[in-house]
Amino acid sequence: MRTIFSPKHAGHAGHLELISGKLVSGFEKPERAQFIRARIDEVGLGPVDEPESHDLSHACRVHRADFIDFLPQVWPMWEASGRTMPTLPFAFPTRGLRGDKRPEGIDALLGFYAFDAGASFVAGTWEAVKSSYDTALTAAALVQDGARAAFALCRPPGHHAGTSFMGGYCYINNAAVACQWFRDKGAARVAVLDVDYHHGNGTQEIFYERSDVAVFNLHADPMVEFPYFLGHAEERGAGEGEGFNHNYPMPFGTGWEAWSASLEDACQKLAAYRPDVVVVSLGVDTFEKDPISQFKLKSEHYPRIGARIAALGLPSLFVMEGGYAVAEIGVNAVGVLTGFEEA
Ligand code: Q9C
Ligand code: ZN
Repeated sequence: MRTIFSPKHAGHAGHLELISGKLVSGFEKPERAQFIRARIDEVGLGPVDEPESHDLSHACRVHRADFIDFLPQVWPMWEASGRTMPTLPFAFPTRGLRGDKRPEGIDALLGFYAFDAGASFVAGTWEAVKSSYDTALTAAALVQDGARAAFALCRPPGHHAGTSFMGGYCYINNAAVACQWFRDKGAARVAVLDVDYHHGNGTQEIFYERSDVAVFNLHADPMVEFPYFLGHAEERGAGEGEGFNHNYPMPFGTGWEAWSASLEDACQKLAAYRPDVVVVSLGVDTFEKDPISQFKLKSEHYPRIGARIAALGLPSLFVMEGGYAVAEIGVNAVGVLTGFEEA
């Protein structure tokens, strides 16, 4: 399997995160991608190539144009306002406030286009976000051109980013962009299988009223876990999309037996949907040693996830999302891919 990967991800470093009342350096750090990159060579997964640049029109197919226009302006506006420390939004247009009236000034706009404080910018963030987007599209093209599968080693991740907001370490929703790109290239139906520990709220929101992209999401129960405000089992889609969104919330402590039962149910429904291609939002923060998560999967389980996905017999695009046990993230993420290839 070919991997697409850009060294430009490394510029997104030294950004901040608010955890337990403290500002700390982000869990979503460059070492994550470097460990995965190293593991690809260690196991001989296949060639690794840099992405080709794509214009942002593909992003605007799933995101609002004013949001996509804003992202490259963040750092220049921040610097122009006399600041060079990492950005962090702090005021959000929640219930009772105006989410429809775009304010002026970088402090207001950071909150206007975010749902949490989890999408901090440093000088190199936009270039990394753009390279992550290019990575997803370049890998999607390999699948479109006939590859059985490809791996988009995206960083930063994307599945928490919605139509007009960033958050949860995510800026552009790489998997959603790829889904829409497959549709625009002629796929009749596309399925998303999101196995990240956290609910992919952005992906759900983007496709919620559509039947041409079905979304299957396995994750920790949002009653007790981030992103808290979306991802319940009763969210089944709306309008045209009614019945095409499937959530599998699971309790803290979930291990392979219960998790794989959800995967099996999702895969059976996904197969019945008969998509032309499946986009896997590949998070490995379900791992027992993940520092911010509460599931109990072991390294030996990740190849079995890949094997089950392979059994779908569909062209498959793997898009990297979360996973924060830095030392094991390469073994686990690449484990899914070798499990897929060996099945
Ligand atoms: N107590 C992804 O995995 N908050 N995003 C963590 C820990 C944010 C995760 C708080 C988690 C975002 C792509
Ligand atoms: Zn996650």
